[in-house]
Amino acid sequence: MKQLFFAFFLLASFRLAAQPGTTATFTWNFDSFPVPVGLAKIYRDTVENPDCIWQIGAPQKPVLDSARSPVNVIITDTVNSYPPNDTSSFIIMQIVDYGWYTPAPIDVPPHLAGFYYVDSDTLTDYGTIEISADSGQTWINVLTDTQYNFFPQCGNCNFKKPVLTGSSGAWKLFIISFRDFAMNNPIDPGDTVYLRFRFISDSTQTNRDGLMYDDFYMRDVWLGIPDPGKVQALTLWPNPATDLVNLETEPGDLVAVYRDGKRIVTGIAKESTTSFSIRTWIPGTYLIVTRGKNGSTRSAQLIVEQSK
Ligand SMILES: [Ca+2]
Ligand SMILES: [Ca+2]
Repeated sequence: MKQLFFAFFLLASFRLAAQPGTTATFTWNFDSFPVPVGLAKIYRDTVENPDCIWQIGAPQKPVLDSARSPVNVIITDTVNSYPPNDTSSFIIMQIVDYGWYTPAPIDVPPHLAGFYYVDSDTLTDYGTIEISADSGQTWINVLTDTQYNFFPQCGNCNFKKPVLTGSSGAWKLFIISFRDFAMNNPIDPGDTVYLRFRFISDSTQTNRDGLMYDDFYMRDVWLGIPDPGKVQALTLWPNPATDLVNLETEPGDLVAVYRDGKRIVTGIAKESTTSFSIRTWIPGTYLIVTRGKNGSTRSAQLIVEQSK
């Protein structure tokens, strides 16, 4: 039975409400298996532990007995209690197609939300949630970290730190902010972020159910249209243009092009001058926005004319 389940373990995300210009979201309810769109993958870490106990399926244990969204969850074994001396992980590998715009508002940052239900020996057996921006070379435990503010407090903030040990007694919500993390680890469009969910047990076997998750939700936030009064002028030429346009950039700058308030092109500058063809663009007025690694934003209007 286990083997059969894992044959289907490679899942794809699907987007619920991608809004052009600012955000992209995805959810996992572990029930729908939509056509892959390449945004994210989830997999058991069998390098760390060949007998990784995480499974996707319907929970059938004394305490962990039902999904939040029927019928499946991701759980430390759908049937058996977790074994002693075990460390098992699953990893979400997400390609952040909109990037994580670091000066995002504190109450609307890039974030991960989800629901958990735990039944374990208090403190001695527990879950962790870690993040890596360097393909898994270094991990930061968001539950114990003191460097980045993963659970900021503010008037409109609703971030919730999960307690992944003991008895939660019910499904509980957690919400993690990636705003401060992204300020120190720039996540540009196309970068991949790894999230690792671990469960660790000590040597005492007490036949508890373990940990399960359901209904993950993640949101990217990218560079929106800036307030014209707060940005510097971007140098571009020629303007009006019919063929090629040149932008003054820094290598690594994010570049976005808007028309009628919608972002139509994004990219990352490789040189100190970025050139691109506008030959196929509809004549009209476009807004070009760049953001540097230090967060500085520049913008300019570009008028595209019909080529003669
Ligand atoms: Ca579900
Ligand atoms: Ca134990």
